[in-house]
Amino acid sequence: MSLSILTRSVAVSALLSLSATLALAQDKPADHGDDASAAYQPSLTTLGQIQVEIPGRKPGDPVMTPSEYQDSNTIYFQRCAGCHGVLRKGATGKALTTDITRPNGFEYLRDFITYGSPAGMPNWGTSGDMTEEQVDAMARYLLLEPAVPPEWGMAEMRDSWKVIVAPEDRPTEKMNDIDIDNLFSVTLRDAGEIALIDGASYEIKTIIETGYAVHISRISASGRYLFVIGRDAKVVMIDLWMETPGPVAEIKVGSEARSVETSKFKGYEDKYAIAGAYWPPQFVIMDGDTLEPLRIKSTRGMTYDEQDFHPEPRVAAILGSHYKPEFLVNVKETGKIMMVDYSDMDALKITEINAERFLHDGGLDSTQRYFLTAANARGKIVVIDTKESKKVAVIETEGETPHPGRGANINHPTYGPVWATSHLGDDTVALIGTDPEGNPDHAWKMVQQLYALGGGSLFVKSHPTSNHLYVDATLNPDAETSGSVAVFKIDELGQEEPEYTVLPLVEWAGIAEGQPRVVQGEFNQAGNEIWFSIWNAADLESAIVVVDDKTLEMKHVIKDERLVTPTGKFNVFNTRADVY
Ligand code: DHE
Repeated sequence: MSLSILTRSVAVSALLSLSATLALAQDKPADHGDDASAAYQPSLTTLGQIQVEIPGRKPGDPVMTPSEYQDSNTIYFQRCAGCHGVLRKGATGKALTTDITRPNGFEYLRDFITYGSPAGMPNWGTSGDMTEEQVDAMARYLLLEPAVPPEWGMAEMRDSWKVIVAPEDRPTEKMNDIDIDNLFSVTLRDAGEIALIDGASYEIKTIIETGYAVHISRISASGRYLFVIGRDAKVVMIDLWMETPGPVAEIKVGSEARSVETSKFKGYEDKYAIAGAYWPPQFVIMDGDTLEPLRIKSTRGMTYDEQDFHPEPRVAAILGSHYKPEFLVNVKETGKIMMVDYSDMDALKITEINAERFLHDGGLDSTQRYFLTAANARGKIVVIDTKESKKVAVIETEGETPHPGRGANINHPTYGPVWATSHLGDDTVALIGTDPEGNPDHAWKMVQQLYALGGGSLFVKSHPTSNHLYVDATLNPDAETSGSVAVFKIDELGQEEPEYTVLPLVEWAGIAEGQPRVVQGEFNQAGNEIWFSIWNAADLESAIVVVDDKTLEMKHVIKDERLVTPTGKFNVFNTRADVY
């Protein structure tokens, strides 16, 4: 295995081809714009499967059969709703409500969908992605009122809620010999499952069925319970103390969701879980033992800046504070962070912070006091002081579309503690000072910009014991680039143009078929090895490559036919203790 040393990569995000996007995941739609960030728009596939009726007809409405309307609705949710909104009122994309589509008329819409536009609308027709009939039906669909998907309130939640093993029937002590704190929960995206893999032996301990297109795992403060959420908004709660860890409760909190978290403040460990939905726009606080839904809160409301009503602001990242009995809830389209005080569930107190629109993901600084979160379509990082419940800064990252995951905390030789994010739209990595006491001049400023492999990066990672900062380039169109990671040496970051090492992980995994992509590094508990997913199409071989953090050499490759589309990995200790 060879390591190559490169200086600044010149391959800044090139165009992402349609085929590259399709290789990512089977249910991912064709890319909408022409770069990696455009390709990373939500696909609301679960909502698209809901059976809908044609809304009340008005004079002059185009004619559509119910099945044409249903098919167009499915296409709309898969390909368009992520940008244009469930109700077509616009999000990062333009509004497509009938007051706008009707004056333009059928021919205009049909041609627009067929040929696209230089402003980013793809040529769905001439590219062959939609047939002539589909385009025709889609143009008629857009002239009709949108079908409003159903709400999902307490009745629906309770109907979907199942306690599989009641708390009194669960073990009173750990019944297995698994080193739980060094266990990894691995998302098997297209299989709708997670794999629990032992951090020392690399053995798959068990595979557990979860929600559709399963997304992330989070772990209760004690480390006993694992919570997994699928895109269909199904939350599965897994007891890691059972002889073979398995589900003890489940619930569906909406029709589309991406985030789940648990209460971590002292005295409230394992007490509550929370899940946020894209549709309906809401979050729900649940009992931490059973997932019983306790409080549902809608996020509909005014945008933070123009203070116009937004009917469907999605819940993006949620974080459990270590400083207060609070959850921090990112409300995407209105640009607000809700700090939800759960100490009195009968009198939920919410501090609503004006942040920035299009909030997405983020994580804590190394002291766990500050939450740094990306408003990715606005190119900014918002910093919240979780101790004072205050916004302390909004920082431009000077890159295109920051996407930190939870970010990476490192101790910079010049600037002290800094937090890092990479970008979807270019090869830059922004380092932000996070130490207002020790390094006040650099706190909440972008102190350095690094240049990594290329655009299309999704995640950065480091560990308190590591001298390395790892940067992936998952969505880069170039196979060699998306199949590698860049590694910076932290003690060399003081140099004028720090070099990075390239680890060709796909090559190391020895996978020849498909265009597997390297995604999301995750350290083991000790911080001496980092695992990367080699994410291939569902019918092709995938793997996990384990890298020795000291030598940057390959330590092990986990291959197993059950490892279908592995993506996120969540080490129990690092996730519950917010070590990253
Ligand atoms: Fe994610 C985190 C939303 C696509 C892998 N993703 C998140 C979070 C949100 C989000 C809001 C933060 C959750 C939190 O912290 O509470 N993700 C979305 C989308 O809307 C998007 C862009 C499109 C969609 O239709 O879902 C999307 N995400 C993906 C993928 O395609 C990825 C790469 C592969 C997969 O498994 O689906 C992916 N997202 C992840 C991972 C995390 C994540 C691994 C957690 C990172 C972490 O370190 O915490």
